[in-house]
Formats: sequence, C-alpha cells, structure tokens
Amino acid sequence: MIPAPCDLGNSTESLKNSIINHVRFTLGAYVESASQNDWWVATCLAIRDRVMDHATKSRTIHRQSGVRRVHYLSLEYLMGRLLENNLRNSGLYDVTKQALSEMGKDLDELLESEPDMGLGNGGLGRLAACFMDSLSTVNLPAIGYGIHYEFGLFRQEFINGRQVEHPDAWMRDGSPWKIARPSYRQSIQLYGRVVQKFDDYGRPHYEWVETKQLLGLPWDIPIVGYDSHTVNVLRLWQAQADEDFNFQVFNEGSYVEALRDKAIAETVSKVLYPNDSTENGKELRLVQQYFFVACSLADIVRRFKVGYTLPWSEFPSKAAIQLNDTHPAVAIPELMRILVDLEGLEWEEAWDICQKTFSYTNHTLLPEALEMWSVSLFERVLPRHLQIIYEINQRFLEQDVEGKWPGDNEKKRSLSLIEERGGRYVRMANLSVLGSHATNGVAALHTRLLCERLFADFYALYPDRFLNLTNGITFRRWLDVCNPELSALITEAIGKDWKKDAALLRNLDPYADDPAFRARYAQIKRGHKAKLAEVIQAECGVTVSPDALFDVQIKRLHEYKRQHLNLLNIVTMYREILDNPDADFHPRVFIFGAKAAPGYFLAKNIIHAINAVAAKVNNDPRVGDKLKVVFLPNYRVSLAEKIIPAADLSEQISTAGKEASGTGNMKLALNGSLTIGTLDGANVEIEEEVGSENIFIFGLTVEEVTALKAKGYNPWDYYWANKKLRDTIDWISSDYFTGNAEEFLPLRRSLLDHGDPYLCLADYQPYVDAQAKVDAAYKDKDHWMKMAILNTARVGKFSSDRTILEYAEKVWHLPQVVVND
Ligand code: 26Y
Repeated sequence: MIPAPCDLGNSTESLKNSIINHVRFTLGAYVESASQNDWWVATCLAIRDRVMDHATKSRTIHRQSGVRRVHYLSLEYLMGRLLENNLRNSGLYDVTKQALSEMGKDLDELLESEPDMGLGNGGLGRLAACFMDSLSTVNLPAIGYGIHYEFGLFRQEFINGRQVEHPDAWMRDGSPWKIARPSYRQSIQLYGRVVQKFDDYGRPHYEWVETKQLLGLPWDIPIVGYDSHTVNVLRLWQAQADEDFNFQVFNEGSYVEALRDKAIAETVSKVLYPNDSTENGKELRLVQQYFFVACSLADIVRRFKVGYTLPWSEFPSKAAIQLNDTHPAVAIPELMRILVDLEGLEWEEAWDICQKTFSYTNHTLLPEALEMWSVSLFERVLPRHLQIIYEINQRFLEQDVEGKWPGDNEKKRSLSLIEERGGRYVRMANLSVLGSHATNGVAALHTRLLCERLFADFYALYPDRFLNLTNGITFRRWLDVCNPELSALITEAIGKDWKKDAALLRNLDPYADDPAFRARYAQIKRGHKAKLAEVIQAECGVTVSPDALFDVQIKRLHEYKRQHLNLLNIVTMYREILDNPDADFHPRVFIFGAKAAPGYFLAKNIIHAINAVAAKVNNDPRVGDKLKVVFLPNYRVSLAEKIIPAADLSEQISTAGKEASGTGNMKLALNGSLTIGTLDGANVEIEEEVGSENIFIFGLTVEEVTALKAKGYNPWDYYWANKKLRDTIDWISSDYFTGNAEEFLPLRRSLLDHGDPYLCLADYQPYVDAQAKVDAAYKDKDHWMKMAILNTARVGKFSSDRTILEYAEKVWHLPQVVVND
C-alpha cells in the first residue's frame, strides 16, 4: 500500500532534521565533519523538498484545468544564485537561518558560497530570469525552455589591467536545484537531405532523411514565486550523443569550437556563446538554437497530445510561445514542419496555427546584432527548414506584399526573408515578425524606433501586430533580497504589500520629506557603501571611503554604452584636481563592472584603459581621497547585488537610440541611486516617473543624433573646439598611463580617425556639465536623500510583475491560476 504523502513541516526542528538527513543520507557525510559545500547542498535540498510538491501540484492543476500556458523560449537565463531568492520567496528565510544557527552554521556564509548560475550574457538573459520569477509570483502557467550549458558566461580576471577569460564551471560541485527528467528525453535530427514523395492521390510531401540524431535530456529547475504556491519550471536541455552521430560535422576552430572530438555531440550544450552584440554566424550556434528549439517543441507537442484529444486548430488555445529575440526563431519553420510534414495539415492551416502561437520580442536595434544565417550553412544543417522558409517567403511576397504594393520590387527586397545583397542570408528578424501575431519592443522609445526604422515596412503592412511592453525587474531579488534593510524600512513605513504590488511604493512619496525617515534611509545606504568598500578592498586592493560619492557603471562593455565617455570625464576630473588642487570637489569613487566579448578588441582596449587610469589615479598622492577608480573583476548577478544597494549615481549614458531599454537603470533607481543618463531606452520613462528634478539628463536626443549624422558628424571639430577635451584625449594617448603611448591608440583612433560612431565627443561637454551638477547636488546630502527616496518611491512601474501581466493580457491571453496550498 502506498502511504499518504506526509508534510515535511516548516518548523525550525523539521528543517534541522531535513538538513541533517541530507548531510547524512544524500551526501554521506558526518555532521561533525561535513564541508561548507555539504551544508549548502543539504540546505538547498531541504528547501527543494519543500517546494517540489508545489511544482507537481502546479503542473497538475495547469494540466487539469486545461488552461493556455506560455512557453518562454530563450537561449539565455542569467539566474544568479538561487538559495536566498527561494528562501525569501517561500517565506522560509528566517526559520532556515534559525535552524542553521542552532546547528552552529551561518546562513550568510552558506549563501556566499553558492556559485552563480550565469547562463546568460547580460540584459536579455537577466530579463528572462526576472520574468520567470514574476510568472510564478503572479500565478501564470508557464514553462521556461533553454539550454543546460555546462559552462556559463566566462569568468573574468584582469592581468596587468587586461581582461583574461576562464571557463565558468558553475556546477562543478553539484547543482542541487536541478532535477533530471530522463523520461522526457527527446531525439532530434540535423543535417541530411530532403526527398519529395507522393501519396496515392499524387499529392507531394517531404521527408527529411539520412539525418544525424542528437538526444536532449531535460533538467528541471523549480521557480519559486513570492508568496504564491505556483512553482513553474525552467526546463534546460542537455545534448547527448546518439550512436549514429557523425562527429565530422562540427570541426571548426576558435573559442567555442576548440573542444575536442571525443564528445563532439555533447559540445552542443557545452558553452554559452559570449557575444551579445555581434553575430558571428557560427555553425555550432545554429545547431544550439535548433537543438533546444526542436526539443522544446517536441515537448510542447507531446503535452498537447497527451493531455487532450483536440484538433490541431486548438493548439494555440493551449500553447503560447514567446521568442526571446530571434535566437529561437527557427521554432517557426520547425512548427510548420511538424504540422505539415509530420501531422499532414494543409499549409494554410498550419501557418494560421503558427502565427497564433508565436510572439516575438525584439531586444536590439544594432544592425550587427541582427541574426542572419548564410543560406548555404542553413541548407546544410536544416535543409527542410530552408525549404519551408522559402515557401513562407514566396507566399508572403506574392500575396501580402504584392497586394499592398503591387509591382514594388524595392518593398519586396526590404521585406523578404532572404537578404540577397552581399551573399544570401536568412533574416531571422523578418521571419520572427512574419511568423508571429505580436512583435514587441522593450521600452516606449525602442518600440517607436522599431516601427519607424527597423520594421517600418512591416509596420506599414501589419500595424496591429506591434506593441510596446516596457521591461521590468523583479523587486524581490533587486530589493528584498539584495537590500533587506531598505526592504524592511519600506515595509515598516507602508506595509509589505508593495512586494506584490509595486505601484504601492508611491505611498513612500511623503516620507521623502520626513527627516527621520531620510536619516534612516541614508544610514542604510551608508551601510551598503561600507560593505562594498570592503569588497573593493578585497578585490582591487584599493581603499575607498564610504563618504565619497559612489558613481557606478555596471553593464556589458560596449562602445554604444560608452564606458569610454565615462573615462573621458574621469580623466578630465583628474586633470582638474591636479591643476586646481583647492577646488571644492566632493570625493568620488568611480566603480565599473563589465565583461567584454572575448573577440571584441576595442572593448578590451577600453577595459585596459580604465584599469590603467585607475592605477595612476589611485596611487597619485596629489589626488588622495578625492578620486578613486575601481574596476571590479568578474561582474555577475551576485556582484550586482552588492554594488546596486551601495550606489549613489547610476551611469546610463548610451548614445540615444542604441540601448533598447536597459534594466540596470531600473535596479539602481529602485535602490535610491540617481541616474545620470541620456534620453535613451527606458531612461525616458524613468524620467517621466521620477520627475526631471530627480534625475540628471544630458546629451543628444535620438532626433539630434540623426540630424547630426545626416549633416556629417566630424569628431575632429569637437576635438579642436574644446581644449579640455583635446587635453584629455591626448593625455590618454600619451605614455603617461602605461609608459607606452601606443597602448590606447585603438581607442584614440576610434574616437577620432574612425569617426567616433557613438558620438562620445559630441556628448562630452554636456556630460561633463551634468557631472558638475551632480557634484553640486551631492553637497546637499539631505536633499540628495530626498531625491533618492523619491526614486525608490516612483519606479513601481518597472516591476516585472507589471510587464508580465501586460504580456499575459495583451499577447498571451493567459488566465491567472491560483494554486492552493
Ligand atoms: C545574436 C547574438 C550575437 C546576440 C546574443 C545576445 C545578440 C544579442 C544578445 C543580447 C542582447 C541583449 O541583452 N539585449 C538587451 O536586452 C535587454 C532586455 O530587453 C535590454 O534592456 C537592453 O537594452 C538590450 O541591450
């Protein structure tokens, strides 16, 4: 007889028992001599035990109620650490801390020992992670699909100021959150060729034959929402070899492909590609994309067939599929292949199902980040999919485009799924718009630019398909977990409901005028600055004062994000301090965190330049405490959680029109850091929310950038017209900083000879002026705190719960399904 399931209980005693049992029975260790890692694993497992029932229950309720589910397809999930988030969200934080402490263990130390799950590059990957948290919190039936990378984003080290990459073996010591699901393993095909066959009525159909097989093993990670019993899962596919697999086909060189023959099939899920802006068209990347898409779709179709006996026309009423950028866009021809080739549907019906099922989020306007696969590569890896894409394209051009613009070949060229100039390429962005019922940008400005520029012709053809869904962040991780002191202060003032309804943060507004509240808010900020100062000391060997202004730029290293504009201002300040030692200038610490794509030469040169300037400034006795520059190595989610609560100033200084949204801007503002920024991405909406008196906006607008470029932008004009700028650039490219005047020539050349593509020189003086305003404002600490509090109070809009509920309402048409205890 099977006994009734027993409740594990959430008392201190029951947690102690669970943890000890895991130490003994799961890990086979003595409690007396268990390692730190053993305790961490045992604690994770004790918590996992308590959430798994809810995961099973959520799945059962979602299946039984037959509701539509959303399937989030993303090549990246930048989850960070899981234990603390799961403890806070499940309400088990205090009791676990108590249980461990009664056993002589410090929870904080255990939390610190958890490696980050860094399966993403930056914004897009972290957004997917925030969305997973919100989906569970607001009770939406959802599954995240991705790749179980053995190595996440590389670990960064600086050697002589230069970036060096190391593999990130995030699960070397085990990963207690993931559970293998071998019974849901999938087998997928690649390569081979297509044969046309005819049925008894002479109708043609296509078979994909002589293919290579690859197996996908799913790993599930439970996603615990805040104060909700919905536990959705993140399902990550690991590639495994099938006997038939031909090793020959993946034999290209370079960074990712450098792994050897023996386990070539497994290399498909070995490592995350570390580029987030330059598409390099590598075969292995296409194979990764198709591998995880094919496994995920097979899984979705399996669930549809098992759960229901419905006609295919009902598929979209059960499954919504969200494409996180174009990276999983091959899902569109894959679903067509399933429906037409395997299930025998007519083309029109299959296409209708596809469009109703898919929706697509665009995350970038940068032309070099738009995915295009060479037709010859695509044909070799996915021959049937290429045929399907051709068919989609032909019907589209002949019907929709010809219908709207008869005889207009220019329109056909611009809208075609195939780029014909300079070689033939499949345009994944066009495919994504065409194969979906909704395309969204991630901030109001970005969406406007999508409609006006990148997708102007598509927008003219299908205006109703485009919408804006401004990004958000989960306030649990980015306030409750990373800044529990501020979270508690807010809760004390306005109650705890803000954690589920971020709009309630507005109730904090009046507290900005309360001197006692301001003092406590300031004290919390200072506490975080003191802690960050310790991290800086340990990581960089630099002593910084928590009384200085902490000026933070943390994000991927990219020219468009303009870390080098920040550097120009720093060097200008450095000169000014030397020229004018008695000037009344508030001490400042410039803090950077950024990884550069390993092949992005100029980005690496900028990192080196910042480190070289830092080394000089920090050791110059004439400067003393007035100016410090630190570049914290290996920027990642867990480091962001330490920097963000300690920041006074948030650098959001991209060239207008280049940053789709930004989400670091939201995290920093929420934690009471004032923004110095351009009118780009979500900065525009942040200004609307916090008020222009509580933010430092400077620089060219999108329209001004366009006009300046149209007129003919020449950085030398700015160089010759501004002595300070000239001195700054010349100083950086002298031998002063490294002893070698050639060292930063690439940076100098990009700013001058190569035309300064991101207009640093044009925005230099406005930026320096805005920084002077920051300096003046910071001198009135009390008023600064008022502005900081108003930032916290007014950024409720940027909760990812709001974003997700908008997706659910406007794109997915999903019901909220409450899972009871
Ligand atoms: C194709 C390949 C090279 C590629 C890989 C990763 C291209 C792009 C990416 C990642 C893009 C990304 O992270 N975009 C960011 O998305 C955030 C979430 O929407 C935005 O806030 C941010 O502005 C945008 O740069």
